[in-house]
Amino acid sequence: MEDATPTPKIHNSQLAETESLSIRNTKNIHSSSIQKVIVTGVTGQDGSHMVDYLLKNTNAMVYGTVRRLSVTNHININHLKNEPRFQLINLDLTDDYSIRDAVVGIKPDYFLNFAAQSFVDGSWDYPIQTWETDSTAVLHMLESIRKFAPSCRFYNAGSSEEFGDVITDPQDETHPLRPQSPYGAAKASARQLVRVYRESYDLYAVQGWLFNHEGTRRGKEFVTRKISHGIAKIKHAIENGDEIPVLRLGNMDAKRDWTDAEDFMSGVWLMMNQDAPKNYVFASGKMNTVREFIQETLKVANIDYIKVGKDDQEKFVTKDDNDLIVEIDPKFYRPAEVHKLRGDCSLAEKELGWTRVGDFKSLVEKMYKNDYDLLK
Ligand code: NDP
Ligand code: GDR
Repeated sequence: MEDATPTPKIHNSQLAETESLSIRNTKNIHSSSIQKVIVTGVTGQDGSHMVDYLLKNTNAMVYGTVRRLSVTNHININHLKNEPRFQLINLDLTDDYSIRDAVVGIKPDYFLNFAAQSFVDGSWDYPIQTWETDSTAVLHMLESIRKFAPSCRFYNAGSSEEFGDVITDPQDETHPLRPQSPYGAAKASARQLVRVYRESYDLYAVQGWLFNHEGTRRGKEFVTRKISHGIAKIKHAIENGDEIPVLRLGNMDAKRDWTDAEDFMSGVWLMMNQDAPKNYVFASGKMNTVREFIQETLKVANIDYIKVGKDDQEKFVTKDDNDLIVEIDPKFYRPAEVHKLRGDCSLAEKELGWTRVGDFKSLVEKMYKNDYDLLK
């Protein structure tokens, strides 16, 4: 059965955009001692950063997984077109055969799962799909690894959303799982599956708790990128004398622990290369409100503003002309909110020697400047 399973192939439509990414070298790689790493979700923020990290810091052959979409979205991996140690393979989280084919065909040394329905708000709109992609798919990965590549080390992307309705501040590895959304519940369930497989079959299987991490590759529906992109558009409109595109947001009181996504990749890789598998929290240990993210971005953009109104009526207007720039739109409120999250990453610092470079201000500046330049 194992031999009959073909190496997963890249879909032709994807080859059209990334012609240099073929599978022709796979045989040589199998017979060599080069390590093979499958990274899922490489079109997204973390998967693409992880590939960059591995190509820079290891000699591994990296297989990035993509799913078929009507319109390709390779913006985060286009820079890897001519990279000989990177190949794309097909894998859809909702197709267990595609997961099995990847494991059987590649026989990876590491399987890093970053693919998911990652938008918390969307998990109320698509709870079943969220469960299938964020929990059931993880079970299929564990089963395939157990059966066909038991020495493969497995990482699943866990989340601070698993802590949800928090009872201590900050949260460390001992905090109970109290998810507040279908997304958080699916990730918490995946965590239990990872633990069960680790303990039952002696697999090196872990799931970090990563707190919010952001950057220039962040999707525009997440609040930080929505703000950096929205305020960059406002800045251009002000400079050009155009009508101001008002930025509309939900709960500005929500507090999050935001880190630069690139800083987390070394932490994940350290976690994957210990003597024994263990789960860690990765965070900045600092917490800011959504409102503070807006204010810091306006500061970087050099837009003078006045904040007026309260609660649902809270607004930001320009100081000079009283033009509306930011307001609340209740449609962005969630059925249940996680009001605050702050991680305690001292265990990862102590045991893994993990450190981070960026901070809140440098993150805001980097994201705003990137969006301002992109819109030029
Ligand atoms: P993104 O939304 O940027 O990326 C998600 C990736 O998953 C994309 O490549 C997406 O592909 C892929 N994907 C979604 N559905 C499927 C499917 N059915 N089959 C195959 N691939 C699929 O997320 P992030 O990079 O921000 O997050 C990475 C992981 O880390 C996720 O699991 C997320 O839940 C988790 N996480 C993220 C945190 C953060 O702050 N960023 C914090 C804690 C956890 P496509 O482009 O085709 O949609
Ligand atoms: P989150 O990120 O839910 O923490 O999940 P998101 O940026 O979507 O929301 C953060 C907070 O901002 C509030 N908010 C808004 N959010 C969005 N998206 N849009 C708005 O207009 C808006 N206004 C206010 C939200 O209510 C929330 O409190 C992210 C994802 O990357 C998950 O995959 C990951 O697991 C967690 O971080 C940790």
